[in-house]
Amino acid sequence: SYQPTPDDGFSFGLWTVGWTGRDPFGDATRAAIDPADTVRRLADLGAYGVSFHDDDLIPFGSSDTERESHIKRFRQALDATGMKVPAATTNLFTHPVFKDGGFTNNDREIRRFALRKVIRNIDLAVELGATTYVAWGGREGAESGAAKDVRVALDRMKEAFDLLGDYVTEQGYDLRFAIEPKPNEPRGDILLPTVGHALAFIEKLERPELFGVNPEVGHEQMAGLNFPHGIAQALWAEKLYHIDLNGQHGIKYDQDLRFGAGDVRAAFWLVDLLETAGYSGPKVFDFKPPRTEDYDGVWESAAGCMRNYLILKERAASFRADPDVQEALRDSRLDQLAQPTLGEGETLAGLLADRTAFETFDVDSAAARGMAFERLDQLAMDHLLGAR
Ligand code: GLT
Ligand code: MN
Ligand code: MN
Ligand code: MN
Repeated sequence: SYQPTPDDGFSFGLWTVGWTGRDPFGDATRAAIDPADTVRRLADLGAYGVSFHDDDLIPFGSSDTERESHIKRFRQALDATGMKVPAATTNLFTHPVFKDGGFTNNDREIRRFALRKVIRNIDLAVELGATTYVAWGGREGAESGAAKDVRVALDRMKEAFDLLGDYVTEQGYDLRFAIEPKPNEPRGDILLPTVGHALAFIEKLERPELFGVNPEVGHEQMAGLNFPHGIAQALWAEKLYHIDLNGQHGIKYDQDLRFGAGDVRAAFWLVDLLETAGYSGPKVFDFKPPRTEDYDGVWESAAGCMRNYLILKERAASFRADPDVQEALRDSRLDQLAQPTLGEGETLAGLLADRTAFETFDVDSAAARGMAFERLDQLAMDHLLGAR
């Protein structure tokens, strides 16, 4: 059946089902819910865990005693349900002080405040058992050219992440960071806009081993990119530390639909990839139940995220197990792709000496060989649509 259990490892951000529906054009359509209730409802639905921003749990500006009581209520709900906190993050985007960002704000005092806010929540995240810390720099960016010196801003971004790497190392925390790319929204252009930009940035950090990526389905699709390809490269780089699952219809505003809505073919290939690659990091649904929904619709939407993942997991497994598919994969020469281009023990000199590789190579007959990808893809469609 498609009933999730904690073994499936599904998590939700508190801010997802907790989104009250406020958008740039309209007010909230739902009342706020208590994070402790969210924990209980998600546990009932079969989730494994929750993640949170500091401000989701502890409203910005709370006193120390208020802070403690919010944490206590949350912890009690976790203990009562067995729900885990695989990951946490910092809100560096809602309060007006962050209107020009946190780590790359032009205002030095605000950058220092941002770092302190992150460090304070890292301590809490570790106390609650998190081993991944997400960093989405939604306000790190610009709307106009001279407003941000991007090369200098990247120096400040590096400085911030290097300090955070020092902090968790000095504290002896078992915590790694997952940088979440997004091309735009809420800023006109956001720094580290895609998985590729983030992967390249990480290699410039002082402790790159502590940093990976947190790609979100819709964010790459907003940039017109192939999400499963981005995930494959992150896996190849051993940098897929976290993933935000949701749905998006192509290049438009960030829709944050429930997982499986939007580009269902990309969702199929994504689940196929995560499952065959043995991805074991947090699988977090980062969606927004549409503001048309009341709370019945919110929980329906949350359950749908998990159900769609499990349906696609079953469809992908049936695709991989089908003997016709295995034959089609061979016809498409996927087995050859897995073979090194040089023979075993062969060197560059061997390739250069091999007259069959060039001088006598029959280019025309090689060019005439079909790749048989259409049959392979139709088999995938058949499995995805339940026709096989
Ligand atoms: C915000 C954003 C998400 C990020 C969250 C983590 S907050 O909702 O749109 O994509 O993952 O900061
Ligand atoms: Mn996200
Ligand atoms: Mn999004
Ligand atoms: Mn989002």
